[in-house]
Amino acid sequence: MLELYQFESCPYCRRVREKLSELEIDYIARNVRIGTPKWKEFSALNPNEQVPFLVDPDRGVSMEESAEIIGYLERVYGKN
Ligand SMILES: N[C@@H](CCC(=O)N[C@@H](CS)C(=O)NCC(=O)O)C(=O)O
Repeated sequence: MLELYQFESCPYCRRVREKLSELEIDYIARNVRIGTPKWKEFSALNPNEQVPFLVDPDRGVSMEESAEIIGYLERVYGKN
């Protein structure tokens, strides 16, 4: 299942969440907040320390940048 590292008030994360909803994709929200121990764990996964960050374990893909993530979701999981 897709995993989205994010936090709720992040506007870029919101765009990705909305796309996931629009495409009816189930996903795991990995809620991380800047400056917390969990954020430090996250930075090991994404040294750029930026959310949203999408992990697609089935395809061995991980990426940041909301526009890229949205494009990926449309390409790979879009309905047409
Ligand atoms: N261009 C990026 C911007 C993402 C961004 O600025 N995310 C902020 C949260 S809203 C962030 O991760 N900040 C982490 C930091 O500054 O350490 C995108 O579109 O995804």
